[in-house]
Order: sequence, then structure tokens, then C-alpha cells
Amino acid sequence: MPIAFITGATSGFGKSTALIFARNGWDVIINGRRSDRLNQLEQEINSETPNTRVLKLPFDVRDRNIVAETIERLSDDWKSIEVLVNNAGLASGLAPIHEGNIDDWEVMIDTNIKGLLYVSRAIMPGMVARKSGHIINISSIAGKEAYPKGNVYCATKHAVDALTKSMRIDLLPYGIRVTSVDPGAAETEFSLVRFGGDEERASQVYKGYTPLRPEDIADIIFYAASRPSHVTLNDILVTPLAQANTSNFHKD
Ligand code: NDP
Ligand code: 8X3
Repeated sequence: MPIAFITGATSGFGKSTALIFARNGWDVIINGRRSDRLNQLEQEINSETPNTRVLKLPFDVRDRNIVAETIERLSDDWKSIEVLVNNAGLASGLAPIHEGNIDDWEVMIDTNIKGLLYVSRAIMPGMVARKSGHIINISSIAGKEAYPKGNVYCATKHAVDALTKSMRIDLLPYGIRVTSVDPGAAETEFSLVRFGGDEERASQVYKGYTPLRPEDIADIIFYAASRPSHVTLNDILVTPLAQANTSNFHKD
């Protein structure tokens, strides 16, 4: 079975993505820091699709040495990763730039940019050697536009956008596809994390309209991965019907 490696699979888009790949006959490598969530996801996959092989890798994508060592030590039957979904990421805080919390900035830059680079750097050489593979980076509408108080989060996703384009150029001779998926507002744990666990504030973000669901994004990711091998979907920007751009929503 082909293998998909999904970072940030303990919640939201990543979890739904692992499930859709498993349902479609892929083996999955699932990552995230919360081991209990990875165990639950493994059980869910095992009960739905008992023939799927699941490998849990509970590491922090910010830990450059652990990322490199873990991927280097993959056994031969897990090494041939066909699809890498660089999904692990977060927003931390929402403040005007002159009042920004520098710890929030560090965590977003370290996770969304450096973490994506560490994981990709460990996996790309195998794809290059096999002359086969597909990297799907989860950017955001925030990688296309800046919005009030989004500053550093938007900058990290603009960086993901630039890295996606660079990967597509550098990996072109090796038959490796590179896709960017750029969601607008989707109801996951994203806002809960952004607002430090404040459930009331997080739920306000999704009031008065129907946001995207994690399954919507997983569908798109799997669609991109399942095109004929000569077809690359470069960049997929997707919003809820009620969202025109980062700042214009039609709410009840
Ligand atoms: P969730 O908070 O539901 O999921 C985020 C996932 O990332 C979790 O599995 C979390 O796992 C993982 N993660 C975070 N930090 C790390 C880390 N240091 N190491 C390993 N895993 C990590 O949010 P979403 O599903 O919404 O977010 C997924 C991606 O989609 C992110 O890159 C986000 O920026 C992007 N996005 C989200 C949008 C939205 O509106 N929801 C819109 C556009 C883009 P754990 O905590 O267990 O480590
Ligand atoms: C998450 C969507 O608009 O909050 O990337 O930045 S947004």
C-alpha cells in the first residue's frame, strides 16, 4: 500500500486527512505531540479499516534533532513515503504588531515555518532518490492576504506559500508534485489554540455562518493526492460560502 505521512494528525484537518487516506487503502504515518490522541486515532482507523497499517510518531516538529533521527530510523517498510502532508501548525494570539507577544511569534515561526522545513528536509531526499512523491503543504488564506492583528501568523503562512513554490521548482526534475491547500475559516481546535483555551472566544469565530469542516479540507487534500500522476494541483484556495476574503464575512 502507498504511504501517507501526516503531521498534526491529533486534531482538525490532520486527523480527518489520516482517516480519508486510510479509507482509500493507504497506510498512514501519523504525527502530533499528544500520544493519547494518536492512540485514539489508531484505534479508530483499526476498527474502520483493519488492513491499514498505522505508524504513530509522537514528536514535536520544532525539535530538529528528533525529527531528523525519527525519520532516519524508519524501518524499510515505512521509508517509501509517497505523500507528505505538512499540516502541523497553529496561530498563537491575535494582537496588533506593536503589542505582539514575542513568545507567540516564536512558537508560530518555529512550528509553521521551521517545523515544516525540518520534516520536509528529512523526507524529500527519499522522494528524490525514488523520483516519486507528493508534498502537500497546508498554508492558509492568511498566506495570500494579511488581516488586522494577523501579522506574524500571516507572515508564517506567506512563508509556506513561498516554500511551496520553491519546492515545486527545485523538485521539478525528480517528478515530485507540490501542492498548497489554503483554507479560510474552518472549525477545528485552531481558534481554541489561538485564544489559549478560551472556548467562548473561540466559538465566536464560527457564529452566524457555516464554517468549513475538517472533512472538507481532507477531501480536497485527498483529491489532490489522487489525480493522475501527470497532474499537479498547484494551489487550492478554499473558503466557506459566507467568506469572501480574510475580512469580509456574510453572517446572520
Ligand atoms: P488544530 O488545532 O485542530 O490542529 C493542529 C494540529 O497541529 C494538531 O494535530 C496539533 O497536534 C498539531 N501541532 C501543533 N503544533 C505542533 C508541533 N509543534 N508538533 C507537532 N504537531 C503540532 O488546527 P487545524 O486542523 O485547523 O490546523 C491545521 C493546519 O491548518 C495548521 O497549519 C493551520 O495553520 C492551518 N489552517 C487552519 C485553518 C482554520 O481555520 N482552522 C485555516 C487555514 C489554515 P498536537 O497539539 O497534538 O501536537
Ligand atoms: C486560519 C484562517 O483567516 O484565521 O489560517 O487566518 S485565518
